[in-house]
Amino acid sequence: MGYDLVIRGGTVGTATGVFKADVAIADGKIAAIGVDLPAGEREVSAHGKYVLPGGIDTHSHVEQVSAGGLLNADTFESATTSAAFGGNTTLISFAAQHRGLDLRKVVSDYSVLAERGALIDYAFHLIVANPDRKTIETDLPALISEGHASIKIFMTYDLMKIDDEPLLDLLLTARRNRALVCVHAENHGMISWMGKKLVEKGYVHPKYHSISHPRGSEPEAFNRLIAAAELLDQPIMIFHVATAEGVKVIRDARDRGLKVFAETCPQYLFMTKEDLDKPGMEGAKWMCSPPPREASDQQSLWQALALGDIQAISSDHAPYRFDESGKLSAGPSPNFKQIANGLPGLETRLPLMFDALVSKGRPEFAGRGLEAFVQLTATAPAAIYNLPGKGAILPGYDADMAIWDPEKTVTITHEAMHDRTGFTPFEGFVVKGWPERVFRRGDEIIADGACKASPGSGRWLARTGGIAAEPRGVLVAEMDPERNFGATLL
Ligand code: DUC
Ligand code: ZN
Ligand code: ZN
Repeated sequence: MGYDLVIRGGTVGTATGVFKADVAIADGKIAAIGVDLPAGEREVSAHGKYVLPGGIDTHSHVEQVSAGGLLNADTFESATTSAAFGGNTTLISFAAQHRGLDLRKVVSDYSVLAERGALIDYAFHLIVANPDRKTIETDLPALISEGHASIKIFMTYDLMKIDDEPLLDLLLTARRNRALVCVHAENHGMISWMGKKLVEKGYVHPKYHSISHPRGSEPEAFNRLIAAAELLDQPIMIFHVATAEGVKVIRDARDRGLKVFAETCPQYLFMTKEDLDKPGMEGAKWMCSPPPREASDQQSLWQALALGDIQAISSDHAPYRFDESGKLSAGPSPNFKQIANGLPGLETRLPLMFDALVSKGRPEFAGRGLEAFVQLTATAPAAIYNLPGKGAILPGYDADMAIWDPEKTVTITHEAMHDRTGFTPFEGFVVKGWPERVFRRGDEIIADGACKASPGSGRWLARTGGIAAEPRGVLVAEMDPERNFGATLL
């Protein structure tokens, strides 16, 4: 068979090893990996470079309307362009149901937007904020069977939060239909109470956002969530872990054998609450939920990544401009409760992680930083969210790859970014290592500093829940008919 393309002489990185090899591509798939492969119709040199799987960013908010009615700044075209420049070839964003909305209509609306604009491959998590009978008993089972095999819920935010009882309904539906449940887990009461008290007393500056999310709000919600998931024997994914106490809850649950997956994001690895303490409103650019914490939390998160307690890194890209369309929508001097939460990050996630893991060689990874980089940003996300053919350089897999120049040093600036946020919280960070060329299903989509893919050329990826979403089959006494006087509840 003739090859369409051979990427020659690079160092190939996988989650389990690093080796010099040529990679041949035919019909958008990886056809062969080896030394001195026959010539392809097209040849690309990767000498002195790394050839790595395209990144998979599994948590990004795109063209999403917030519960408060604020449309975020990116379209599928701008977000996926930015993601591609940052070395990504797949993204999972959200179809966000708000109170009173019909979930099927929501999914169909987001699908239209993505089909029109996305230029890398994509899937959706289904945000459920209106857990009525139709959503839970009819729409979710149908949508999951059609290929949307993950649900996202919030335990906080006034207009989004799911209380304990509907949480159980959702976990049960997910179990019966084999979908993973992803959760923004923070204790709503503590955050709401603290926010009111701080504002009442005049503590309104953006830095108080971090104080208003007491660190105990994270482990409390994790524990409650995990108890509910254990009751129903349902796998869960805890989004954007930020505290050492949260890590400990996850570690303990996993030690007990529960299927609790977790991710964190660069903002929790590279920022602290001090980043919000800037003159005037400037700190609003660093406002996200949960907030960045302390240097000691960063240390715990790195350790959790190295030990496998946290399995993936996402961006939680949530682009709100620093103007009246976004962060300052309530006026030029809002109190922190009136400021949209979220940061851009699709384009910076991989370079920041490459710099830390590969170029600087974080000690927790004991010389295996490149393998860890691939695992945390591509291979594990593909496995957890069941994206067959994605996330690794293997024969038969989609030819989704990026060629990284490990010597290229870049100072991150917002002018160089391709999203529409207009700022980056990583402004001025100097990183070594950059994705120079990006291939999506064999097509070169980033080359010579330009994007070559057309909007709409990204494909929707239908997914089943896969292994991650399979229940363990271990029932607590209350759910086990042999120990609960014969009640069948699952
Ligand atoms: N927090 C969220 O819960 N979602 C989007 C961004 C953020 O900061
Ligand atoms: Zn969240
Ligand atoms: Zn989010």
